[in-house]
Amino acid sequence: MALVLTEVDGAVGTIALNRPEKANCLSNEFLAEIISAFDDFEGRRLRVVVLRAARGMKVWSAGHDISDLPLDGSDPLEYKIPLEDLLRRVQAYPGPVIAMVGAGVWGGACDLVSTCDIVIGSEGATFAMTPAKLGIAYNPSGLTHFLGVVGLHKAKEMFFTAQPVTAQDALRVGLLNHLVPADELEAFTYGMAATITRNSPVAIRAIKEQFRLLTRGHTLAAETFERVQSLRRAAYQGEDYREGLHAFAEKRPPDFTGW
Ligand code: YXS
Repeated sequence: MALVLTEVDGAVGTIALNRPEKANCLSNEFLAEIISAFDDFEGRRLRVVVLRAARGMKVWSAGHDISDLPLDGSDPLEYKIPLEDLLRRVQAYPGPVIAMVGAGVWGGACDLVSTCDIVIGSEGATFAMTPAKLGIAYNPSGLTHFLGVVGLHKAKEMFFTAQPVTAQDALRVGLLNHLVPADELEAFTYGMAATITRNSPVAIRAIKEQFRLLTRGHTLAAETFERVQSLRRAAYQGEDYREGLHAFAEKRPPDFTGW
């Protein structure tokens, strides 16, 4: 069964995540197929991309496939992992990427949705940032995404609690552009996509890239970068991270002992 389902209607392309048996969690193979879909759509000059879960999915995406996370002491969220490649691919796509969300979004998938240009949800949409559940200290580019979308206090609450944010709360803090009834979600999303296709793709491409450049976060002094890397390395090479992954695999709550 194809992990990624694609549809094209005029200048609008749709990428649907289709891994129901694993709650749409994003394996490296799955991520590579999503990136390929973006490459294909860019080659076809599709002006808007809608990113969604396949119809009938109980979960939009359960985030990164935990079984693909390394336990060899390497950084689980380094620059060149497929998830980070996909986040950059979304930002580099020359037209708007609209996330259409009607169910739960977890971990790296929540970063993916927050990286999209516009997010439209229905009541079932929830958003959880879960690295702390696994002992992962996340990474500066991911934290920058959230600071730019929801602000510092909400971003801290999301990362510290790892609890889902409701659709209403997501709308209030700016993670959702629109919250619409489930039976109107598709019509609303594709109506906005159609509106965008009637505007200049050259202007939109330039505006999107300027937004990316203007919101890339701060330049880091060498000492700051080294401290960031030291903090993150202590986490992903520490016992909490191992405990987090083993607890998930054994379907039990983690017992973190680090400090
Ligand atoms: O036991 P089987 O083989 O049926 O498989 C189950 C789950 O183990 C599997 N599954 C996953 N496998 C790998 N990685 C995942 N992230 C993952 N999530 C789920 O899919 C099968 C169905 O899951 P199940 O039975 O739990 O479904 P459910 O409907 O009862 O619950 C759906 C969820 C999403 C509430 C639940 O699956 C869940 O809490 N999943 C983990 C969500 C999460 O913590 N994701 C973060 C992944 S790590 C990540 O994204 C970044 C690295 S970070 O953490 O830094 O953000």
